[in-house]
Amino acid sequence: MPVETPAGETFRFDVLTIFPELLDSSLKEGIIRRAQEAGQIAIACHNLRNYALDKHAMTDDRPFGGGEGMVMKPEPLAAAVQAVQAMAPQPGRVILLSPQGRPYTQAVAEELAGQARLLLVCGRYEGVDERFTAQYVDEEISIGDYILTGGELAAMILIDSITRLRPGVLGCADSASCDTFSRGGLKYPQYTRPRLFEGVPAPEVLFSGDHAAVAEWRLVAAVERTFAKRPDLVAGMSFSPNELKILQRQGLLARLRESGWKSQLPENQ
Ligand code: 9D3
Repeated sequence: MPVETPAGETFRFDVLTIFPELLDSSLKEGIIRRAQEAGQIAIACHNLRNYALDKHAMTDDRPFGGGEGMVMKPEPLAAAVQAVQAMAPQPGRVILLSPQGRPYTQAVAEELAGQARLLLVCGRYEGVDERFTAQYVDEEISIGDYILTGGELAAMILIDSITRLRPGVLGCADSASCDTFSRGGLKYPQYTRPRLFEGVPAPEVLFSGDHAAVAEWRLVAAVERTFAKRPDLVAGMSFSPNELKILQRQGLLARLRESGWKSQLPENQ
C-alpha cells in the first residue's frame, strides 16, 4: 500500500527576519532555486516588522538593567511565529539562530532534513528577549564560534545544507554517499582540462583508463590529504573491506592507528 513518505513532500522553510531581502536574493540561484521550482522545497521569508504592534513598527528596544546595544522585543517575534505557523497545515520546529546554540554539523543537517518544515528565527542586535526563547523556541543553533551581525547568514547555511540532502535535489542519486564527509575524511583532489596548467601536469594515473588504479590513487590521496589538512578527522574515518586492503598494501594502516583511528580489521591484523 503506498504511503505518504517525507521523501515526496515539499520541505517548507519559513524565515523570520528584519532583512527578508537579504535572504530572498541569495536563494534565487543555483540548486536552491531549482529545488524550489521542482517543488522539493519552499522558502517563505517574513518581515518581522509586519508583526510589530506599535506605529513605528519597532522590533527592538533598550535592555532592562542597562548596557550596550538593543534587544529584540518578544511580542513581534511571538506574533510572527504564531501567524507563520498557521500558514501551513503542520507546525514547524522553531529554531533560533543564536551564538548560544548547539553547534551545527553535517549530523545536525541530516537530522533536520528528516523534518517536513522548519521555522527559522533570525536575531539581530545583542539578542532576543529570553522570554520569547523560552516560550516559542524548540532549539537554538549556532553555525560556529565566530561572531556574526545576525542570524540571516546562519539561516541560509541551514537552508543550503538541508536542501541538498533532500531526495532528488542533487542530480546523482548517491551524491550524498560520495560527499566529503561520507568516509569521515576529506575527498581526493580534483583535476580537469587543461592536462598541463602553468607547467603542472594532472596526475598520470587519471589518464590510464584503469578504473581500479584511479580508485586506489584517489583513496590514498584522500587519506593523505586528511592527514595533512584535517588530522582531527582521521580518527573517525571508516573504510570498506576493499579500501582497507589497499591501505594495508600502501602501508597506511600504521599511520592511521597512530592518529587514533580504530582498526576495523578483526583481531588487529
Ligand atoms: C558581544 C556580545 N555578543 C556575545 C557573543 C552578543 C551577540 C553576538 C552576535 C549577539 C548576537 C550576535 C549575532 N549572531 C547571531 O545571530 C548568530 C550567530 C553567530 O554570531 N555566530 C555563530 N552562529 C550564529 S547563529 C546566529
